[in-house]
Amino acid sequence: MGKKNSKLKQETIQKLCEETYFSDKEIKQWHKGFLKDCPNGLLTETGFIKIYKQFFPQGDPTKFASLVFRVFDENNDGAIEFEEFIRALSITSRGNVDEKLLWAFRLYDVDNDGFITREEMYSIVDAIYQMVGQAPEADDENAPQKRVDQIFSQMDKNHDEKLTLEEFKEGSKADPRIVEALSLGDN
Ligand SMILES: [Ca+2]
Ligand SMILES: [Ca+2]
Ligand SMILES: [Ca+2]
Repeated sequence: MGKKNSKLKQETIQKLCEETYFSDKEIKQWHKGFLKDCPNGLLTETGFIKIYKQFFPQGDPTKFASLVFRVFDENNDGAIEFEEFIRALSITSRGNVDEKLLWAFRLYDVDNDGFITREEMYSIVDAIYQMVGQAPEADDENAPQKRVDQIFSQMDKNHDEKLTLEEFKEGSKADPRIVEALSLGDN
């Protein structure tokens, strides 16, 4: 099975040890598990969604998983390679606050233009509610649109209707709930 990817080269392990917070032993272990789920060494979007579905059986994590998938898939080739997987896992599980916030920014900045718009933020908030299967009513203070308006009024310091990485970092440090949502990526 998957000759090309079935064994990690020593130099790859070395590199990943430097790039991540994992030891070489942990990396080998994760790799074994990764190959069990993806024998050819590639995690597709469909496979990724399937994993999320195991963890969120009450909701529909399809949208959220797709949004997270594009952050994992650094080289944008439609599949998550082991190296991409382990780098993302390292940040979401062991990264420091700044690393996590940069990762979260990339998640929220759906079109990758360096700014988070209201629509993009709404998309993520809505996807999280769909995933956990408890969408609040529109008049509830936690309704997605209200959440987004609230976050924007806190974070968008210069009122230009978009968030820069700087505004996002500042605002997230003041409202840890945004970062908490991230830990959903841990599994
Ligand atoms: Ca990729
Ligand atoms: Ca954007
Ligand atoms: Ca702004």
